Amino acid sequence: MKTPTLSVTLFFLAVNARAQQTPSVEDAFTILDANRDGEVSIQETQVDDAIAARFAEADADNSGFLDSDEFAATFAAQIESPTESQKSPVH
Ligand SMILES: [Ca+2]
Ligand SMILES: [Ca+2]
Repeated sequence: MKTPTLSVTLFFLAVNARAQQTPSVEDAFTILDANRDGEVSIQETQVDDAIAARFAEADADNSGFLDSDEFAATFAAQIESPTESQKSPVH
C-alpha cells in the first residue's frame, strides 16, 4: 500500500541532508531535475512516490513537465518549514 500523503517525503529529507541547512525549493528542484533541462518530468519524480503521486496536481498547465514555479507552488510548504519562514537576506 502506498501512502502518498506524507507531509515530508524521503526525497525532501534527502534534500535537507544534502543542503546541510534549511533546504530551499531551488535545491529540491535542482536535485529532482536529473537531466538538468530546467523542467521535471514524470519520470524524474519517480524517485519519490509522494511527489510522483502529486505530479498531475502540480502540473498546472498540463504541459507534462513541472517548471520551477509549478514545483514551488505545490511542494514549497513541504520543504520550507513554516516555523522557520523568516526571510534571510543572506544569500
Ligand atoms: Ca528534467
Ligand atoms: Ca507544467
